[in-house]
Amino acid sequence: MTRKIKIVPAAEVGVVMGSDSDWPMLEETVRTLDRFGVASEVRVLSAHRTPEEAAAYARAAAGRGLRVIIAAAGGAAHLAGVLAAHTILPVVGIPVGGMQDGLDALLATVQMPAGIPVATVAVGKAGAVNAALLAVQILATGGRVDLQARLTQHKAALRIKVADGDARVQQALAKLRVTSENVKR
Ligand code: C2R
Repeated sequence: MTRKIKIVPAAEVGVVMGSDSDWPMLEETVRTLDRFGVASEVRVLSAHRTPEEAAAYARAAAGRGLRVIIAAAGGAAHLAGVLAAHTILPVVGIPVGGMQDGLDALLATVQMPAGIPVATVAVGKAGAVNAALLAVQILATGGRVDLQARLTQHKAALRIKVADGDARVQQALAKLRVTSENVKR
């Protein structure tokens, strides 16, 4: 009997979150990476609750073949900054919700001192998707023609989506004007 062995590609992107309560948001990130065919690994690690493990993860990341780290945390969101302190890999930070619609997490993630950048994306779902897209773009600059082609397709799909939306609004507008004309008469 021959057994089929499934070869799992080595992760290029490490997706790290401060708590499993962040997972519903991070699903969007992983879904987007999967859509682009980028292999990722997912971990829950906390700069506050598991500082040693978080630092060890960041220190080992480049040596294990990771190319980008995406880090998401809410509230006093120090995770992305602490991971960035321990690695030379680019770190993309996603502020998850917290006080005032995540303003606390946004500031904690984005306001890094000079020398340790964290590429901070928007709070919430847009940020979760954009963090993955940024990681894909970083990987694509390394001569990955497959990813460059997928990113071009992605932009084309956005153009179609906006054109469809414009057509829908033009139709709605025409209908509205006809109705207003009828009311005037
Ligand atoms: P719990 O739901 O586990 O109480 O976590 C997490 O990212 C989460 O959004 C509440 C929030 O605390 C955040 N957290 C951080 C860090 N570790 C956990 N901001 C960190 O290391 O920065």
